[in-house]
Amino acid sequence: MTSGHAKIGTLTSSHWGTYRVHAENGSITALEGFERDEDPSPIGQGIVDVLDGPTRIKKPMVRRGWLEHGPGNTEGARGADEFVEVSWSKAIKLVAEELNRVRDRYGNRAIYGGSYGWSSAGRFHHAQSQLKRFLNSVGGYTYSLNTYSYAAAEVTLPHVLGDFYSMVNGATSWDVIKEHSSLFVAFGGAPAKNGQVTNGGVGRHVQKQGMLDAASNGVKVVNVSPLRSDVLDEMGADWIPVYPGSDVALLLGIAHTLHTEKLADTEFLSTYTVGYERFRQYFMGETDGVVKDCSWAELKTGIPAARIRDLARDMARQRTMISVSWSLTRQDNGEQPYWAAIAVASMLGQLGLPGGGIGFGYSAMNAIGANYEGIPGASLPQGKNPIKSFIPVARVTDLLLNPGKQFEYNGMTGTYPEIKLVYWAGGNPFHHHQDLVRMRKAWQKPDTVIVHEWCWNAQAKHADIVLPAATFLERNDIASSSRDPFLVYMQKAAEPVGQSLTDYEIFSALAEELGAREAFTEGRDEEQWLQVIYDETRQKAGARGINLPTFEEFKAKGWFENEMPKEPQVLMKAFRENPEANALGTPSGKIEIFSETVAGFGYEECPGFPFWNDPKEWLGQKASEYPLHLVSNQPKNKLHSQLDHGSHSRKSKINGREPVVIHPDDAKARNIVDGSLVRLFNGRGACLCSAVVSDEVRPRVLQLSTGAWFDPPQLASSEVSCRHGNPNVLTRDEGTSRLAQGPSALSCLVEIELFSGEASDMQMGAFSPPVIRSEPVVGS
Ligand SMILES: Nc1nc2c(c(=O)[nH]1)N[C@H]1C(S)=C(S)[C@@H](COP(=O)(O)OP(=O)(O)OC[C@H]3O[C@@H](n4cnc5c(=O)[nH]c(N)nc54)[C@H](O)[C@@H]3O)O[C@H]1N2
Ligand SMILES: Nc1nc2c(c(=O)[nH]1)N[C@H]1C(S)=C(S)[C@@H](COP(=O)(O)OP(=O)(O)OC[C@H]3O[C@@H](n4cnc5c(=O)[nH]c(N)nc54)[C@H](O)[C@@H]3O)O[C@H]1N2
Ligand SMILES: [Mo]
Repeated sequence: MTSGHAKIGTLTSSHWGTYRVHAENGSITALEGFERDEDPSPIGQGIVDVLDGPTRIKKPMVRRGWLEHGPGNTEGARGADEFVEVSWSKAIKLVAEELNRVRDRYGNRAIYGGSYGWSSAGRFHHAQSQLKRFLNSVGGYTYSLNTYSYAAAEVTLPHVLGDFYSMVNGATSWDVIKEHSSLFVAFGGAPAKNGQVTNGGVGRHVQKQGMLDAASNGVKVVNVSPLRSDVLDEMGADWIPVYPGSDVALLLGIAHTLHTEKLADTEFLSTYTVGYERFRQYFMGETDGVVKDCSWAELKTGIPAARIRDLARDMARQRTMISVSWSLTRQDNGEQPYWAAIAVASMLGQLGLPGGGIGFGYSAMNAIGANYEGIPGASLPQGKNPIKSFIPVARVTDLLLNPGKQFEYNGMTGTYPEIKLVYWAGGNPFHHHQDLVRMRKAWQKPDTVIVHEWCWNAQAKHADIVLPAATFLERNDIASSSRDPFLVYMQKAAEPVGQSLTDYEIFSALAEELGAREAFTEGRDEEQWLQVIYDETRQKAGARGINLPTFEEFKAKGWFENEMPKEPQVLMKAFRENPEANALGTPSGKIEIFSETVAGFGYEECPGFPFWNDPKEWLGQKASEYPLHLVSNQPKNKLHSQLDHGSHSRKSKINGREPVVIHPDDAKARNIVDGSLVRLFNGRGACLCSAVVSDEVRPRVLQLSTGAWFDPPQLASSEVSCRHGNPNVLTRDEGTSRLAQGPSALSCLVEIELFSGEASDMQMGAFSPPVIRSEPVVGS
């Protein structure tokens, strides 16, 4: 695989794969797939042309208004102002003084360090851990709980199955499915595009081949999704094009059929579950007078009753694996789909059998469905946070807007503190958060926003102080993930561009200024920390019978691959074999189809068993000004917003803007053709996109991937909030329910039209840096 290159490149790893890095005269020229990876991802190459250039942040930067007037009172200038280059010593001094001012006057809880985001692979230079360790060494911060990926499930599954992470990571592997399953019913599909990544690094991509092998061995696939392309064409799936957000109704129709046709496994239900009777009374209409049969489900899902009934019968008569994609959790009442799917899987009685039962998000990452034994890798210790105030992560705008207000979460009541300083490293809320127009306003409220970034994305542009971070190619690190069998030594391939420093170097300098250097660094440099992290990993691995080489040997070879597990993974096998000895972590030790605990919280939208609420926005509603459902899913050509400015992602744009996929019927009704410049809008915002007309989406659904860099017009406009196509100017910023308060981006109605304004007024600025001035020589 190295032909064409004189030398074998140094090794590196990323969330999207492991690569050999080729450099000439100190500049990186190519990233080539790792020789052990048969299916490397093209995402990696996207970084080569943007490591240097106008989008790279090369020096510390301070927003001009902040530099001139000090903290506070932005008057909307955050995100619109010019920047001034300053020296590192000045930048460090400014940040340290501001941290001191806020700590002294308001206390550490006025610092928001929840800083969500993926940053880069590598255990030591993990930006989130670096930031948290630093803030803990200077008194702590208001933190965040859960993720944007699947918050609703992180909170719900512990109540229902006793744990979340072991259930997700423990998915029955494709090699078992291939041998034992007859039917694979995929809610939200099994999108191969997502199998390119795993958080913490991918050694070898196995997801796509695993799926293809299963299909060619005769496993029948049903794709329950608004998008046909959510399952590989080669798998020949049957497509059930549900209304987005209606899976719970479909599952209730299935449950009703299984029960009334006596297809439910009553022995399994009584041995392994509690609370089935409460659920049965509900779907039979005994509690609310509404029978949730297939005719009822037809109205809610847009799928004919007979099709739902056939599916239920098919599932009951053969070995069936149910997959529920993570996207199902990121919607209004996102707590319910997993619960409903677990209840149906329990009725089928195949949980714990090879090829039967349930899996949470096949192909959401390379790991989910792979057969592997993760290595228990050590990470950078974050220290202790003495501050007890927190938010559910997706409530960040509420936090900034509503100090003192109470919120409910998983049976608790919390209060939003008043935030004066926001510190972010390794995440991009102008990518990940919903209702960006609202967030952008809230973002003006804190006195100061500090960001570490390497490129001029919207996150950097909306900060007061931007500290330029080195990338993963410009430092040494160790990549490891509990979801991957590889450990990779990430060897520095080039010097950091400009004056950029690693996050560790930046925080070390700040800690020094604040008198906390020893607490933060423990006297160690990068090399010494890597040694410590490696030694701990080696010890932990050893305790599990995995023999890692010495650090020197590991560095010399560059990688280590763990052996395959002795027995292929079958989810809940031990529980099925012996439910007493291997009881689940729920109060009853069994699967809780009804949870007393959740019922005890008294949330009527979430009464303690799988429950249908009409979503706030969905195609089943009577009438709406905005008749189309927007599916904002993960992008194929990048990870979130990362490398959107790079060559690989830019190839997928049309006339520079993000493509939106629209069904031919909906396009025709609006005179939209392939390549049309279109405007998507609703009551929250509007964005421009380029149209792609295709029947790969069901009618009345638009698909617009996440990740296009947020690009507000220079002059505020009510017509267009983003010129580039970031769907989060349209999405809802409301919690899934009081149980998890997760993000609900996927419950979103919009309208689309040909853009009637002047395209020349809407030229993109997403990939242009802000106006930058050199530091004034005298004063500032
Ligand atoms: N509408 C809608 N919105 C969504 C989703 C959706 O499905 N629909 N999905 C959600 C999900 S699942 C997620 S996980 C989130 C993802 O949201 P994020 O994780 O915030 O997205 P990323 O673009 O990966 O942001 C990582 C940032 O870290 C920076 N970075 C990389 N390496 C380093 C480093 O070493 N140091 C520093 N300081 N910075 C670094 C990158 O440049 C980038 O800006 O988005 C969520 N948002
Ligand atoms: N290439 C690439 N891979 C990634 C990522 C990335 O940014 N790029 N992000 C990673 C991250 S952080 C995460 S959390 C995972 C996310 O993994 P997922 O949540 O599985 O990813 P999505 O692509 O958002 O959603 C999968 C599909 O669900 C369908 N869907 C949406 N709403 C509904 C619904 O209500 N019902 C049904 N039945 N289907 C629906 C959509 O058609 C969509 O294509 O992906 C990971 N993998
Ligand atoms: Mo995610």
